[in-house]
Amino acid sequence: MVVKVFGPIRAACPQRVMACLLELGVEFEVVPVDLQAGEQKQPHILARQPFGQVPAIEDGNFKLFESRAIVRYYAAKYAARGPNLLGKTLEEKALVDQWLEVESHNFNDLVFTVVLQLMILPSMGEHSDFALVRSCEEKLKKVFDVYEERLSKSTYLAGSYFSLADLSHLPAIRFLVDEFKMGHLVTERKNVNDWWKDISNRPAWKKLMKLAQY
Ligand SMILES: N[C@@H](CCC(=O)N[C@@H](CS)C(=O)NCC(=O)O)C(=O)O
Repeated sequence: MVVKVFGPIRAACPQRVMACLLELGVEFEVVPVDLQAGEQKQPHILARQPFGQVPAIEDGNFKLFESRAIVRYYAAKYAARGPNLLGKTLEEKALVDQWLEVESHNFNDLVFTVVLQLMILPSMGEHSDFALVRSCEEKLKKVFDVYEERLSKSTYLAGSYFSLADLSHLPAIRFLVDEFKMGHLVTERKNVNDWWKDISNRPAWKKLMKLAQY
């Protein structure tokens, strides 16, 4: 049964799911959702994601929403066949969870605000709040400083292996680097830069970038 992923291939949260499925070698089909047209607020998507957002998945009779819950589910389901994305021991798993929480609560919200201000609002004919963008950029510098320190001691965020904690950062960092010319946040930090080059060169991510036709 091919997994259905609801969401445009160019949106960051669906990309988190697709990157994970590609890492694990799970076949999937993208069911496009037109965010510009507000399709995510239509009943057929609300039935899958009651907050009117993407992604959601359908896997046989099983349905799930929330990108990080979805990647945790597939990493556990296919733990035996793909890379060790979740950690093996209790402590490894706890460290993956810790950095996934950091990604979700300390990092992602700042990038999402930048995406809203520099991409979504202008596409709706509304003005961007550049002071807010600058403030997010300042806060992101502090987050990347924490990453720089962590990555000076550890090849990946949760330890010596690529995990969901790293994977989960890929879509948002791509937005910063490729869409918003904020690549200096990465390149000014040696360890963050080495880490970004490593994780963004993984075959699964490169394949997704090709599928998304960037
Ligand atoms: N916590 C949710 C966030 C989902 C989310 O913010 N999705 C964005 C795309 S990346 C979206 O649907 N935006 C359209 C909207 O909110 O109306 C998840 O990770 O799945």
